[in-house]
Amino acid sequence: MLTETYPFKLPPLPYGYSALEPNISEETMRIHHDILFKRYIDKLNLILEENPDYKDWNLFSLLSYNETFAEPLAEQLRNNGGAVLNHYLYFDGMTPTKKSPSGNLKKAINRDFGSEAGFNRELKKAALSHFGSGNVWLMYDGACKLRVVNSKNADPPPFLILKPILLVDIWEHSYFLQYKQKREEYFDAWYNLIDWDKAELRYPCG
Ligand code: MN3
Repeated sequence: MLTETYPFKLPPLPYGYSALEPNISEETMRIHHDILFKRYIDKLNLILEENPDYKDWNLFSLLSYNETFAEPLAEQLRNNGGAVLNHYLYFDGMTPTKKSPSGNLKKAINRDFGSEAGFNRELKKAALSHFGSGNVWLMYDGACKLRVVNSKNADPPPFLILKPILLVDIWEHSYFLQYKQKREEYFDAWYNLIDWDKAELRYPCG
């Protein structure tokens, strides 16, 4: 996604709309992917149509050099470009087939969090204590050390310093329809859906 340029297109789900049930309902997926994610894609394209100088900039450049743009363009690009990146990684990072950590990522989780249960606890704590909308990430630094990171609203993760492995969207739109205010139940359901094979591909260390 980071290497793509205008016109951005809605990436199709890598599984069916009902494939994640009962953890995430078909209705939630249709609204979250087809309406909300698409709205961010459309808005990003519209911003670039109004600012054609940046039409051939890829998403990485639009997000990396954000502070060089004048307002309101900087905020529009940060919000909509960030939402496009975050949603792409969120939907791409889930699978209906139950998986568990393996290989070098499993070793790193044991090294940095003590165990998978320790990792789950730390990620969950970050997700439940996050105030308002945002995303919670597993990322790694230049020394391949794993870190749990919170990002506010639609901000992209700090990807110039850390690289993303997986994330959970904790905006209410990702769970309210199904779980109401119970973010913890949604977190536990989402955790069952992590595509650990893709996560490991995003961690080329070891
Ligand atoms: Mn969302």
